[in-house]
Amino acid sequence: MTVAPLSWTELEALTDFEIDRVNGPTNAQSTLRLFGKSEADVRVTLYRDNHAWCPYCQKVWLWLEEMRVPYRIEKVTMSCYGEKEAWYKRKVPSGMLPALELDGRMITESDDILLALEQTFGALKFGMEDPRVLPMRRLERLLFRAWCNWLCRPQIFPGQDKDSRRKFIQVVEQVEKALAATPSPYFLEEFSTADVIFTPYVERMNASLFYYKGYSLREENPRMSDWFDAMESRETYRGTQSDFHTHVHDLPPQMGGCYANGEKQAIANQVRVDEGEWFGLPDVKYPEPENAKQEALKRMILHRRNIVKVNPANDQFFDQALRCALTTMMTGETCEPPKESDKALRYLRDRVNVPRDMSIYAAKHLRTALENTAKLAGDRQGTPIPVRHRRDQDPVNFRA
Ligand SMILES: N[C@@H](CCC(=O)N[C@@H](CS)C(=O)NCC(=O)O)C(=O)O
Repeated sequence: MTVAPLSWTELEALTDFEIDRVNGPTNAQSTLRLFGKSEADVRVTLYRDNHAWCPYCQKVWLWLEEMRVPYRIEKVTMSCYGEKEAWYKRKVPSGMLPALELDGRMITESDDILLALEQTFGALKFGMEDPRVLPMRRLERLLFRAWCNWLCRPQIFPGQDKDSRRKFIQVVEQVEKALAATPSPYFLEEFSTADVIFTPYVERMNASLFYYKGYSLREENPRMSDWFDAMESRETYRGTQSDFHTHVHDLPPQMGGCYANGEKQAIANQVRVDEGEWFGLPDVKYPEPENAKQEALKRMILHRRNIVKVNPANDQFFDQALRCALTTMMTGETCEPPKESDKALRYLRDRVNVPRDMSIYAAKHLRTALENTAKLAGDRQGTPIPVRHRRDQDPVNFRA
C-alpha cells in the first residue's frame, strides 16, 4: 500500500528525541560541555573543524570527553570545504586545527595540546611521555605512514599495490602483538592516552581500506577487532565515531587523494558503502539504540530548510520527496515520491555525515529510507561527490 507523505507537523509528532548536549552523552553538536560542573569552571575552549572530519581534532575531543574536563567548542571551517573564518585566522594565523585555549593561552599541535592538558588536569591513566605510551605513539606513526603509502600514493608499478599492502599488514601485525601483550583489549593495561592516540587514524584506516582496497582491518585482525569492540563500549568514543560513508568521502580532499586498487572485493565494497545495504558493515558493531530513527527524523526536521535549499532540485519538489522518505522511515509504509526525484534524494543520501549530523545508526536508517524512496523514482545517481574539495559541504550554507 502506498501512503501520502506526512506533513512536517505530522512528522514532528513522531519524534521526541532529545539529549542533554551540555551534561549528557558525548555528541558532535555540543558547543559547551560541563559534565555536571558550572560554567565558571570552564578553563578550556577547543577549536575543532566544523564537520568533525579532522583526525587530530578527534584526538583532543576524545581526551577531553574521557577526562570530563569542562570546555567550550568553537567550530572552524577547513579549507577543503570552505573559507576559514577571519576571526580564527587572527587567533591562529596558520589556520591549522585543532587549537586549544587554556586559561587564555592559545596552543596548537594536538600532541602539545594533550601535553598542556595533562599538566593542568592530569594524565588519562598513562600520559603522553610515559615510557609505556611512547612506543605506542611511535607504532601509531609507523602504521600511519604505511597506510598513507598504500592508500594516498598512486600505485603505478606492477605489484606495487600488493607490496604496499604487505608492508601495511606487517605493521598491523606489530599492532596485533602490542594489543596481545596486555590482558585488556586496549593498548595498555587499561584504557589510556595510547588508545586516544590510535583512535582517529585506525577508524579512518578501517573505512578507507575497506572501500578503496577491499581490505577489512577490523574483520581480518582479531585483536584490532576486540579493540574496536572495547572502544565502542565507551559512550565517549561512540559520540565521536564516524561511519564508512563519511570517511571514504571526507578523506580524498584532506589526504590529497585516495587510490582504489580496482580489485573485485574493493569494487563490491564501494557499491555497498555508497548504495547500501549499510546495516552490517564493519563500521559499527554495538547494538543499535532504540531511538535511532527518531534521532534521524529530529535532525532532519531541525535542518530541513537548509537541506532543501542546497539540494539542486526545486525546493517544493524536493521537500515533498524528502517527506516521503521520512514517512517511509518512520511508518514502514511505501510513499511514492514525485516523479524524477531519484537524483535529488540520492544527492542527500550521499551527504549525510556521521557524527556531524547524527549518530551512526540514525544515518544508516536515513540513507536506507532515502535510497528505498529514490528507487521508486528511478535509478539515476545524484551529482557526484567531489574528490578534490568538498565545497558542496560549505558550512555557510547550513548555518541555522
Ligand atoms: N600536526 C598537527 C596537524 C594538524 C592538521 O594537519 N590539521 C589539519 C586538519 S586535519 C588542518 O588544520 N588543515 C587546515 C585546513 O584544512 O583548513 C596536529 O597534530 O595538530
